Amino acid sequence: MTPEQLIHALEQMLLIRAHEEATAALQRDGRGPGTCTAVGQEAAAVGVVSALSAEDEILTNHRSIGHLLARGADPRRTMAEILGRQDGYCGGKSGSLHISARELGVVLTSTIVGGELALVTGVALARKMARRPGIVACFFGDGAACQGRFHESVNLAGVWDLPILYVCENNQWQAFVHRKETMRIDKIASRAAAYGIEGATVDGNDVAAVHAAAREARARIEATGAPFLLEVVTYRLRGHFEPDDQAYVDPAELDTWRRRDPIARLKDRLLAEGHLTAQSLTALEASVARSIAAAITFAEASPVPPLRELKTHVYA
Ligand SMILES: Cc1ncc(C[n+]2csc(CCOP(=O)(O)OP(=O)(O)O)c2C)c(N)n1
Repeated sequence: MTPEQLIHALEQMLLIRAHEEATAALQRDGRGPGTCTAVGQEAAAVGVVSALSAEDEILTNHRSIGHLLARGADPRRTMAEILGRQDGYCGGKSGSLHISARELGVVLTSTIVGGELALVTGVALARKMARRPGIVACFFGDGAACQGRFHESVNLAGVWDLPILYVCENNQWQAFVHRKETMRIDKIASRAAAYGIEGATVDGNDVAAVHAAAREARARIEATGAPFLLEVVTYRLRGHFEPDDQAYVDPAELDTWRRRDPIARLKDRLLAEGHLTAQSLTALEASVARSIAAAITFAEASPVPPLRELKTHVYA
């Protein structure tokens, strides 16, 4: 990534972090619902999404705000959606857990763990049959990678040569269960070999490394036509959802990963290389804080959906 791209990545990561922390604070104040945040995973979202093309599509899971904002979502509309307001991306009816934004190519957020893995094969098959260019990125967690539908999805995509970038955000936690309790392997990407496809593991707290790995993976999908399994190793710094006191988390492990915070790392790098000054960083942080404050004001002023909306956009 060029210095300009890195500064843009930092801005997006700061925006995602501020958005997540704002929704956690709104929940504490009784002004918003509980959300599943992805604090600590910002480099994974920004690194991968910045490597996609405009025609690519995204399917994601319950920690989707980073993916949406990295794709250019308007924070006022994501905030409104989380608060259940009419101006949200889904008219206030999805909340944080089911957001889709077709105009951004974000097909769906699945709250059924691994639901996106089951659906991405169909989305990619439709693309392939219609000969539409581009790929589909599918974000899921290490917990989802232990489910049966992971096997079915990756196996079928491999057999049918579907253009899917499987992105496993290995954040070490599966709700309140540590990853080490549910798998014997260290590298989830090693499972790619079992399906006859390519895979790679990358440091998910280094946005430039994630971006490079995702670009390479996307290029491999275009060159071979086959899917690719990219494992992005990171850490969920907040609880599973809000509120969660993380009493079950080993404080030493949490501390180790706090010291690998992807935002602090990127700031340090940009300052050390002279691409940012302390002053320009402060200005960037202030501008992000203003965007989030404006998003909250906008969302809280937006009306809740009218009663007649209850039966629209549902199947039955
Ligand atoms: C099929 C299903 N089982 C259980 C749950 C409850 N649940 C929600 S998130 C979660 C943990 C998922 O872990 P992982 O896939 O690693 O994603 P992460 O939460 O770490 O981002 C669980 C068990 C669910 N939503 N869906």
